[in-house]
Parts: sequence; C-alpha cells; structure tokens
Amino acid sequence: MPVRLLFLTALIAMASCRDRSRAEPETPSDLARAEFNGSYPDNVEPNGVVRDVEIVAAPSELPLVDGKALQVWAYNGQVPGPVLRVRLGETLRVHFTNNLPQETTIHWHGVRLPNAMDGVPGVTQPPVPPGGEFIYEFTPKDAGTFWFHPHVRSSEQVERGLYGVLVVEEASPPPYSQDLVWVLDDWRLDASGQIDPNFNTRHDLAMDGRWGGAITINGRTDTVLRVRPGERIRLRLLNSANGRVFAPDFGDLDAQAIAVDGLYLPSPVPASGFELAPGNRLDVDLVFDRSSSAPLEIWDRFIARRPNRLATVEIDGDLVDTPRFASPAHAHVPAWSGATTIPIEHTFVLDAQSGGELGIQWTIDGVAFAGHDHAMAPALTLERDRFYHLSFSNTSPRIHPIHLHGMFFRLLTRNGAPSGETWFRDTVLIHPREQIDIGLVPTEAGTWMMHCHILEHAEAGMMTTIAVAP
Ligand SMILES: [Cu+2]
Repeated sequence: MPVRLLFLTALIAMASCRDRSRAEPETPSDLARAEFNGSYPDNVEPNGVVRDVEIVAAPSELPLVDGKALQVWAYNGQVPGPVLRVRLGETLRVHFTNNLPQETTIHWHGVRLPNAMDGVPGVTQPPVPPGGEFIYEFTPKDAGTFWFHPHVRSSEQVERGLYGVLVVEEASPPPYSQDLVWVLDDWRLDASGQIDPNFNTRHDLAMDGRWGGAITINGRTDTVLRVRPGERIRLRLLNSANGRVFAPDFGDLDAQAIAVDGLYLPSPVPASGFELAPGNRLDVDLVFDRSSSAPLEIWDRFIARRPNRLATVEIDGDLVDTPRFASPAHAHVPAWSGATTIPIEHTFVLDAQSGGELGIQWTIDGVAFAGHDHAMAPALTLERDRFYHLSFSNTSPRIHPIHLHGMFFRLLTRNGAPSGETWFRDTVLIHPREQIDIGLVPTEAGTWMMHCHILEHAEAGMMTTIAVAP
C-alpha cells in the first residue's frame, strides 16, 4: 500500500514535471531529478507513539569471542548493544548517559534525521563528557536496518565494543519465520586475551585499518544458525569492523539480497559475494526448503586465499509451511541511465601524505580533517532537491569505504563502466586506484559528514563535511 502510494506520488510528480516542460525544455538534470521522485518520502508524519529508551555507555566484562571474559566498552552492558526496534511513524527518544572515561556521542548511521541529532561532535553537538547525558530524538523516515556508534575516537570506541543496530520496521512487516540481526566484527587480542590497547598503529594507519584475527557474529566465534525446514528468514547483516571487509558466501543456500544500507532493492539479487565494507548493511532473504544432513556453512571469502567460516547452519525439527509472499524488494530506484552525461559537480580526490600527530594523514582533496575542535569549511555545498553527479578518485593503493551522512546515493560507474547496481547506498567501497561516480538528490538540510569508514583512516584525517542548503 505505501509503495503504491509512492508510485502514485512519483507519477503525479512526473506528470507535473511534464506540464512544466511545455513551458521550458527539461535539462538532463531535471529529468534525473524527476526520475528520483518516489524513491523515499520527504517526511513521515509522527504517529504519536514515542519509544523511550535508555542507553548507557560504560566499561563492562562479557563472555565474548570464544566465551572467555573480555573487557569491553558496551551499550547497556551488551556487545553488540541492544537492537532497537521501532515501527515507521514512531518517534525514538534515547536518553543517553556516558559512563566512559572519554567523551563520546552516538551517531545514527544511515538514518535521515534532523542534523542536530546526527551525533557529530563540533558539527552537530558538543561531545558528551564522562558522566554527561544527551537526548537523541527523531522519527525515522525510512524502514530498514541501521546502526549506531560513537563519532568520537571511533577507531578505539567502536573497536572496544560500542555499536548497536536500529531496525525500523514498516507498518506491516513481511511475515518472515524469523527476523535476525547479525553483527559481523573482528577483534585483535593481545597475549593476555584482551583487546590489544595499541590503537591507531602506524601499520593500521598506513594500510587498511585494524584487522583482528578473531572474527565474530554478535560477539561470538561459534555461531550456529538454527532453523526448521521450510522456514524463511530475514537476516540483517551489519559490518561493524574498523577495517575488515566481508564477502559472505552462502554456498548452496537460497540467499537473496533484498536491502542494502537499509533500503530495499527494486528486485532481489544473489546475496553471495556482496562486498560488505565497514558500515554497510545487507538484508538477506533465506529460504530453507529442505532438511539436510550435509554440513551447511556460511563463509567470508573477501580474501579468497584465506576464507573464514562465519557460521554453521543446522536445519532440524518439524517441517513448517514456508511463508509465501512477494519479496519486499520492490522499491523505486531511479535508473539514472543518462546521469553520467550530466557534468560532474565535484571530484573528490582520496590520497595520503605524511605529517600530522599520527605521522600519516589521509586526505580528501589534499586536506586532512583537522579534528572536531577546529572549524572547517564544507568541502562542498549542495542544494536540496537537486540532482548531483559526484565523482571520487582514489589515487592511493588502499581501500576506502566512503560514507555520507544524511543522504543516500546510487553508484553509477566504477572506472567509467556501469556499476550494475540497482540500489541506493550510504557507504561504498572504493578499491585501490579506482574512480567511481555516484548520483544523489540531497533531501536533508544541514552539515553532514563524509568520511572513510575505515576508522583509522578517518582518525588520520579522511573526513570532511558537505553542506546541504535548506
Ligand atoms: Cu580509507
């Protein structure tokens, strides 16, 4: 029903655009803007339901990785933090308390929300000091899988365990047998089995961030996915690692990707092989239509020579009727096939140089982010509701998953060739020496961060802001 409404809105909007075109010829940019209509709503009317949640960030000790006691920093004493679930239209009000020995904030990754709620110190709010409090309140505009984490010293705070998932459900969620959240992470432990306290090492800064040897799902290395034959489950994957990229391989399982970075695809695509970079989410529709005695496993094959087993699958118990419903992946996403002919508004150059407190600086357009205490001019100012063609040129030999706050974009090309992607993202992995082009229509006014989600790269300067004029 809401989707039909969206299409209707799109048709009306396109029709009114055509009316206008009788007076003046449409530019390719106008056409791209019109194609965008109906992609996602301008606004969601709050339905009056307020979900009050308390979140406390504090040191904690938990049986993680292989089950030994691990000293972590945690939201509400859990790693991952609590899964917050709200329905579209509901308002989330988070009463946050910082009981860490450092200042912190909470950033709501992927959520289109008022700029003041985005959790970026020095840009959208002052940092929350130890013992301090802050109230985050917003009504999500999009259903999907999102997450939250600190935006202060993230290479340390996220690595120590501060992250959680926010699930925004549509008014009537599709009737999956199970709706599961899997947070993928890795841990670098020292000889005593605790989190290696050497953050931002020279090696991690210069290479692809901090990669740990212990790979976990929801904090554990021994994950078993238990299902009954016939079940159809929705598996929401998040990569919360500092630097590691995952490429899940579901083997013989029937696994279709239905959403990326929260938003539905126009139609499902095979889930195996998707490059799940730090910050990315992938919602997978899994149908278990048989019982099986053969071992079923889910692997990470990002580094093909050294694959990692993520989980085993056990199909057991009585056969259940498979929920039959059309895949929810039927969003409107603009094709933007003519968008690459529109002049590029700006090309961001991603590179490194020596210097700064850490000895190496990662730069955007030759500039390293000077820290949240220093006022910096936005790298780019955009207008709301206009189509933009942007480009990123990675002149470095490292990978950079670039994340934009406050907006979604579509990957148009990689090295000039069509990306083949039919979906929106908020984070895209840029490979070494690669050039990518994206298309976007900013919908939220404010000053939004754009940064590399390899947290060591961000810490060493690969962050900037984009201003969206009201
Ligand atoms: Cu990077």
